[in-house]
Amino acid sequence: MPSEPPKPPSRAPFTPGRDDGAVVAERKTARIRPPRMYQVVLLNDDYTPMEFVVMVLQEYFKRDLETATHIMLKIHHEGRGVCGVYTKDVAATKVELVLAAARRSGHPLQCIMEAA
Ligand code: TYC
Repeated sequence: MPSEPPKPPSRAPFTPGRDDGAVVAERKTARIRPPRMYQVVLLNDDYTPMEFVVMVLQEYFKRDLETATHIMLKIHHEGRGVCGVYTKDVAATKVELVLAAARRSGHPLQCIMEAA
């Protein structure tokens, strides 16, 4: 005699207000949100050499020579320019590194971060 396929475990029919043993997972935590981003901005001044700013953009913001020169000239003409957009910790570290390099070289270059 052929054996019957196994039956799923039986459960009492659903009755509103009665515990039928069903388990419902509730989501308690919020969905993951993308991190807040911060732009690192260089400010113009009258003393920092253009070549130094271009070097900073290449070295710390990984820009190629053409892009770095373009951003530097924008800062020179408009007073400020965005070097890159990063998470908070990365942006803060870049600001520190740029300021340290500028001070080491005796330049007054200013670098700030702001919420993007
Ligand atoms: N204005 C500077 C000069 O004429 C060049 C400069 C560009 C300085 C960008 C700072 O963030 C800066 N030498």
